[in-house]
Amino acid sequence: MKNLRSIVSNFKIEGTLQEIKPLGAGLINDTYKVTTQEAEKPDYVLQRINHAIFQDVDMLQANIEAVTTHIRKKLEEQQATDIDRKVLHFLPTAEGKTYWYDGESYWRIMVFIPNAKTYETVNPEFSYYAGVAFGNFQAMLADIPNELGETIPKFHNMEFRLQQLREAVAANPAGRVEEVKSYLDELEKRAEEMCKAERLHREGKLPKRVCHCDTKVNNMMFDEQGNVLCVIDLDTVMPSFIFSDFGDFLRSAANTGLEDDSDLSHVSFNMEIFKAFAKGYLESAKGFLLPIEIENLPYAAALFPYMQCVRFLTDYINGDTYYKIKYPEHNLVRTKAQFKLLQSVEEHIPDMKAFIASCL
Ligand code: GN1
Ligand code: MG
Repeated sequence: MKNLRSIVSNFKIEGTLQEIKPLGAGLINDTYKVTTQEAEKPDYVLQRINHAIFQDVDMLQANIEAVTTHIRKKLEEQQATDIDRKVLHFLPTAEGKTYWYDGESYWRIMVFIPNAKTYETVNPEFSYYAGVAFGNFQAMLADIPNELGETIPKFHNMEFRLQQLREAVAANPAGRVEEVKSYLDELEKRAEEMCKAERLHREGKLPKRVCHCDTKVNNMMFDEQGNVLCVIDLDTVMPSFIFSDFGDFLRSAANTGLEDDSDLSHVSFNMEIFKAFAKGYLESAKGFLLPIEIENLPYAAALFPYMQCVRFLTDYINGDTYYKIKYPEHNLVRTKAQFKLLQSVEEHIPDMKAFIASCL
């Protein structure tokens, strides 16, 4: 770990570096916890930014700085307590940038939030708090003065994701298309309906807003009492449809199985989690949401398992070039699990509509 130590030395950390250990389970960046010797000094999180995916690191860090500065300002205005645990803080290098390029990789360091936890699964109560928190996150960013860039161009654009799938199928670089035919048919059957958001946007009916775009349940930090402290993993904060944040949370939190469950009987959509999250989200977001956004929240719940299914399948067909995998069939197993989740979501659409109507 000598190399990591020398990377840390480019940032102005407080205290004496003690150890550096891998942290978390992200599929994109490499993350480490940096511990300092002194109990009164903070610990840190070191990350190697996946530069193949985030090609414009200046834009990436500028977005994150704009967002964290704006949220900090809002919390100060609200006279919130414990602000350092409620918004991320990135350290500068000697040149005043919030990343360090070592000639090969880009690195950044943020202050570790003490006594906070992330969860891979949540109960309805936590899910309600998460709904309130993501609604607040969007509400706080509704008046951000900066124009944010798309750190991954067309990230949640369903038409684009389908185009990538179709290109992968046409090229068939890993010879895997034949075995996934039935999934391709199922995805194509739903393609037009799933591209509804892009159509509504072109027709001028659906706005883009600043969204988090990776609201997996494990991207939220809770304190010891279960209160939400803050939302982390801000790489994909960018203009998108509010469906991104609503849908992706449910894709992870309301799944009774794992994202990559190999036993499909575990996978289904948990309506109790949906209800709690939708209730919390609407409480904090309904002040700025348009009727067309609210009306389409059940569509959002289906869109994200669908989009993730398309993205995992594309990566499988391409020979696993994007997501980290643990075994050769991993992306196919993920595809199947997301498809099973989608089918379960589809069965619940009428109940979801009824529930949302009851919240208004
Ligand atoms: C990636 O970085 P991580 O693991 O939180 C991905 C998300 C996917 C998710 C699937 C930049 O998120 O879009 O939904 O994996 N992030 C990027 O688990 O592609
Ligand atoms: Mg993450």
